[in-house]
Amino acid sequence: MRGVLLALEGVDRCGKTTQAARLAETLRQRGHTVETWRFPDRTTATGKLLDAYLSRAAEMDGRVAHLLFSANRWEKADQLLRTLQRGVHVLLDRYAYSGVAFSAAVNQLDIDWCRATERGLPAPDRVFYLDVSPAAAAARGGYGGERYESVPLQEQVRRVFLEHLYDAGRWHVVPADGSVEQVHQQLLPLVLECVEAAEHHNTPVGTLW
Ligand code: FDM
Repeated sequence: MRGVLLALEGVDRCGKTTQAARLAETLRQRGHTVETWRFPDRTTATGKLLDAYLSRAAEMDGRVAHLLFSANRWEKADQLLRTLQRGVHVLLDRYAYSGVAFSAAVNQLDIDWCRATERGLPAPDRVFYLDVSPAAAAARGGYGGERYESVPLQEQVRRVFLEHLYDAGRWHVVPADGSVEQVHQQLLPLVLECVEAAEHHNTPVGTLW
């Protein structure tokens, strides 16, 4: 039986990283094997360029940044598929949806052009969009000064996520204004349902889009 591929998405500071860690912990306690993967992966060659771009140490054309974010996923795609084939469930902390939403909203790139570079990547079985208003997210301890960390930009990003990328068959929009525990309790049954369903139907991993 293959592992399931689950993506957590949302604007900055919506709680994705905390929820991914909490879900991994709960799934492990229930006997599942789980890995959490984060994009961008800032440790690879493309990731180092992206880290410099995000921290404003380097300037880059928006299209170049988009292609690097996309390449940063493509360079891990085979490893991701092999991990799933070993029966490991993978929780993604951001994925191609962030790739399209941020590039289209912030750099005003054509959405179809942004989607095209993601076509063919392993498709998550489910996407959990943690929905907080960018103003509430910013109030959670503030932004750290990276590129894109401003409320008006994040408002535009949220609009692209919900108006252009929302896919009723695959997405759950989870209200995420509550406490860590409240959000975890909303996510957990949805995640368990997906993990348990995979034990009965060994469907192959799909591809975007
Ligand atoms: N981001 C992230 C993109 O612009 N494109 C992408 O493909 C991905 C995965 O990078 F501002 C943006 C989103 C966010 C930043 O921040 C990464 P975190 O805190 O490492 O998630």
